[in-house]
Amino acid sequence: MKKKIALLLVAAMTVSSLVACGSSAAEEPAAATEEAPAEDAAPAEDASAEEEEPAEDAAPAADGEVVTVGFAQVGHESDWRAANTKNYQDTFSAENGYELSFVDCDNDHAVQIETVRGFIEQELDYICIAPIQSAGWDTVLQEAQDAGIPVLIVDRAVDADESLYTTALGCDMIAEGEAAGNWLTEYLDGADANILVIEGSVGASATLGRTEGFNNIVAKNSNWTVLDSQSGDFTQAGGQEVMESFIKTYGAGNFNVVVCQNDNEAYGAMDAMDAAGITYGVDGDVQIISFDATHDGLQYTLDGKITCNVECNPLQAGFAEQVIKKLEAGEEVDKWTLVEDSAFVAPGIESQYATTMSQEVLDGRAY
Ligand code: GZL
Ligand code: ZN
Repeated sequence: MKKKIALLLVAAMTVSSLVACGSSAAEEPAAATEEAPAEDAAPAEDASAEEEEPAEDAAPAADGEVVTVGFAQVGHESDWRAANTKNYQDTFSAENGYELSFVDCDNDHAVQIETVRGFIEQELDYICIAPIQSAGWDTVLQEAQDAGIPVLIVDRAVDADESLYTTALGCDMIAEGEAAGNWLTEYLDGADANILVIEGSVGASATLGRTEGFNNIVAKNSNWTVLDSQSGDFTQAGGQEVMESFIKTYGAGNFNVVVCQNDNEAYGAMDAMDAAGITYGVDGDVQIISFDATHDGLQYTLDGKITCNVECNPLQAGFAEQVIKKLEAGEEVDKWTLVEDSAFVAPGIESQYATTMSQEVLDGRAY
């Protein structure tokens, strides 16, 4: 009965919370799939619970009930995020036996914390969190644990004791940063580098990891200088703004590498360099390294505008579903699931660290 009342609450809260955060509409909540036995019949005021027909497309989960999943998503800041969101909505669909409460937390940590509290109050079966920032999670994770709701930390990481969540999954951001640095070492082959870095959102593990990883390799190259490193918040506007200020401060001709911690920032940086008449790409004065390897990012790599693009696979919902299916079946789950990444370079460049782009590689991409 708890679940049935919860489902009705979820239906009410889902609409309200979606409106609150301006998220894309979730599926109509699937109705409870079992007729409650007579002695369990819901009290008169909940008559609707008895009248609702099971949604014909809501295949029951293992125990015949719809599995309710809350997903507190970072926001809608990038093409990567849009692909990640669609992947969760496609995976945790009514026809797959789920009721997904999706909330776009609009890059606001406080909203994300309150969203998770809302999921706890709704007594959802599972909570997925893609943490906007790594810090500040202990209290609400403890509340979810006290409520007996398994929490999956997805995409990014939290700075909290791993006993406070059931499992985590995502990419190795430090490895991604090191991959960018290793490729640059190979590409420059001893030449000097004056580097500008457009970081991702402040406090995000993707930012912290990529910065740490890249700096691990900078430390090995005494003739490399990181002139500056500022946050473009993983957006195109942010990338353009930071690049414009870098150009003003350092001047054309005084930097030869720009590292953008995601593709959308790279698009903004390209706009700023175009406006300043600075050439970039395999035939330009500045080499751009980007992250995400989204479709458009790899098109620019194929075109030789972005020289190196380090992948970060957004199609991660399948890993989350595997964990939930195991938990539904009462099985043990791993504490950490690594989502594999790779890297790509512009045509004409051979690298031990990256795949050389071609139209065939681009056509074969899933996002
Ligand atoms: C990385 C992910 C980052 C992407 C950005 O796993 O968290 O957030 O690199 C996105 O595009 O905004
Ligand atoms: Zn990644």
